[in-house]
Amino acid sequence: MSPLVGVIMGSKSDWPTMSHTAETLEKLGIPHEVTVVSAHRTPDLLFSYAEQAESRGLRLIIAGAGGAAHLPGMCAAKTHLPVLGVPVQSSMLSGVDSMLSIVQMPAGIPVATLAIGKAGAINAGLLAASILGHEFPDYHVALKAFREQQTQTVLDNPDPRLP
Ligand code: RP5
Repeated sequence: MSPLVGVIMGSKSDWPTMSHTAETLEKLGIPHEVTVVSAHRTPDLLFSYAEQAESRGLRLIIAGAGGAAHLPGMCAAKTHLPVLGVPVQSSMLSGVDSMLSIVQMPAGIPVATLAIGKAGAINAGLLAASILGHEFPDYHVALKAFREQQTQTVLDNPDPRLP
C-alpha cells in the first residue's frame, strides 16, 4: 500500500527521536514514508513536498524539528493536510525552543503540537492512527488493541520493585 503518513524531519540528527514515530506506525501497520526535509537548508524541497503531499495520497504529515523549528509551521502553510509537530530535544535549550517555535502558531495555520522528544514522537504515531481510524477501520482496531495491551501491562505489574 502506498504511504498514508509522511514523516519528515529537519535533519538526519532528528532520526533517533523520529524513529519512535516510524516504529509506532509500523507497530500499528500504517504505511508511511520517512524523509529528511529542512525548512532552511532545503526550502524548495519542503515547498514541493508539502504541495504534492495530498495528490500523492498522504493523509497527514508528521514533522519533527529542533531549535528554531519552523519545519512543521512552514509545512502546514503549504498543505491542507493535518500537520502534527514533534519538538525534538535540542542540546542548548533542551527542546523548549523547539516546542515554543512549533506550538505558538499564529491563528490561521494550525499545527497539532506533541510533547518534546520521544513521548511526542510516539504520540504523533498514535494520534495519526486515531485520525486515520475514521477512514481505515483497521487502524482504529490496531489502536484499540495497543491501548488495551498497555492497560493490561500496567495492571499485571502493580509492584514497582519487581523487574
Ligand atoms: C533543525 O536543526 C533540525 O530539525 C535539527 O533538530 C536541528 C539541528 O540540525 P543539525 O545541525 O544536527 O543538522 O533544523
